[in-house]
Amino acid sequence: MPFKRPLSSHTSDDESISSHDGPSSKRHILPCNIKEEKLLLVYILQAKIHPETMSELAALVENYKSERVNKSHQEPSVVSKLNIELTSHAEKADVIVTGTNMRRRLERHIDWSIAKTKAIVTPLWLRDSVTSDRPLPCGSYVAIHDIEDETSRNYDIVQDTSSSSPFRFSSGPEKETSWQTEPDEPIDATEVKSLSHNAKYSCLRSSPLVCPNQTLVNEIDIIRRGRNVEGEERSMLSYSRAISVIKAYPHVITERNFQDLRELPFLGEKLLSMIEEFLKTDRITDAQKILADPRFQSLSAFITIHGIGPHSARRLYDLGLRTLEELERYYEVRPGVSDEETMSLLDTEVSANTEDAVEKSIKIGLALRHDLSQTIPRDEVEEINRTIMRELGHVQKGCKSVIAGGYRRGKPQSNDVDIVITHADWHIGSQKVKGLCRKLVQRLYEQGFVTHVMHLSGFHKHKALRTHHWDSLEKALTVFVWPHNLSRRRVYRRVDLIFAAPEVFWTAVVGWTGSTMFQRDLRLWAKQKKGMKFDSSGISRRHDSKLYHPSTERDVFKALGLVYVHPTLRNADA
Ligand code: 8DG
Ligand code: CA
Ligand code: CA
Repeated sequence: MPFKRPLSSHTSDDESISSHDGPSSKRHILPCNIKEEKLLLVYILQAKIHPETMSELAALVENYKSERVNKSHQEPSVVSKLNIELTSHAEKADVIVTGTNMRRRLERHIDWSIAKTKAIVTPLWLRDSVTSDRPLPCGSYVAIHDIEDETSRNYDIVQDTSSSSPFRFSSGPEKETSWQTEPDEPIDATEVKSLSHNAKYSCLRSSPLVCPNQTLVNEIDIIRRGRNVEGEERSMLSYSRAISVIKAYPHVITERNFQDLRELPFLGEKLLSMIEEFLKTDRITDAQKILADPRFQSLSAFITIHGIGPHSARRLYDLGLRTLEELERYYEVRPGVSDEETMSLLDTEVSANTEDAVEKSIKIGLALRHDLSQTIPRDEVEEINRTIMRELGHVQKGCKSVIAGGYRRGKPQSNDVDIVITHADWHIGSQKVKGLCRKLVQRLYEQGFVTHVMHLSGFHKHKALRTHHWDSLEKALTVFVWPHNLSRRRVYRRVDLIFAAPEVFWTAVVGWTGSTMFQRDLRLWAKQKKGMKFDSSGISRRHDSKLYHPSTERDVFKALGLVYVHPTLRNADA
């Protein structure tokens, strides 16, 4: 009997959000012997903030105000330094809180001439200021980088601070947390035109996030997933290739243009007949059979848990396990609670991909699965990046990051956050970055942002001859959570942190931007057509191991003899 003794079930200890319907104009009165801190008027721009977050922020301020008054009556000597009030007029505000970091978007709601006279910050500024009981310097919370200096200056004016004040935060040398996030360029139409939908490699094609034949792609993807869970890799790859070709096909497939598909690569007779069936019935029988198969359902559920691949999933199935609840009992895991100790991974010298580490990561993934299976909206992905880079600023100044993964390919919701980080100084960056991954994770842990490390690996040099599938950069696969805060529900998120020296930063960004098929084809293209080797840790020439050090993402494509493909057109997976 494979099952371990069942544990009594516990429910998750989420805090619930108390919602509030927008700002109130009610003023709270402090005892008259207390010197009132300067009032900061805060305007929250609703347009780019999720309604739930909006209510949460408004409630945060209102609750804080009443608590502040209560506290000041009980203990007049310890009244907080934060005196905030919401306003419903942007022009009257000292601070504007917004979920966007793009000037263009902000300008749709607030006149630019007004924006330039305000301190424009992210929602995190509000949360952190409330948590810290004081108006925090806005430097690392600047929302719109075009007016970073104005934001800092305006904030200083409102705070009426001298240069020695702890609130001062300018872009001068005293700036604590200098970091940037590289923005993406707009799509270049001429480049897109030179890509070709019937090319053999997906890195020569333009693959949008959602294609004109997306429902067909989704149906074929069921078969691909079926092959994946059964470990039929060759067959799975054929379906992945077929999917990637259809993703780039720019026309809606109909019975009239069906014959044109014969000119596309990787669509053999079997695939064509499946497409034909789909055109007639909106379904593919093989896909529907797989979908209805209980074994497929169990294996698919199992592989959603970090650390369980198709092989382990089949092993667990063979033990008689069928559902995630049964897996929970087998691993003796309580839902919503994970007390696995994984920070010791930071102390081990060698990468800890031991059986023990994998088992731990399965237990964490399983216990937190209700949170980890929730997708992450783009504004939260950005907020996580800003928070992490702000924390990194305390460990090492002058770093920069790119949010890679599906986010960069334009996905509105991501399953996890992938952040590639380097030091901005080309000459000394490589030394500065060494060992930084551990230090950052340690700091994030101490600050309460990271609860677990699922995997941590150190740096190895890019080897021209190594045939490994993945890269050898410093990376940490972590579980991130916003620190305890009564007004915000704690949701565990998966965050991957990847550190690269400046010389290989852009290859790392390309690798981690994906999609998986796009990356696979980059490697194949490099090898088959260019006698080169590409992976996230570098580009090299095979015959003499010459290394390339691209200084931009375009240079990566150029080094490989390719036209630049915009990140949002690299969606070669389903
Ligand atoms: P999502 O499911 O997170 O929303 O989509 P995604 O961002 O495309 O998926 P991902 O699983 O986070 O993978 C992001 C990209 O990173 C993907 O193209 C594959 C690549 N990738 C890994 N693991 C590794 C690794 O260890 N090394 C390298 N170089 N790339 C990796 O997933
Ligand atoms: Ca991702
Ligand atoms: Ca990831």
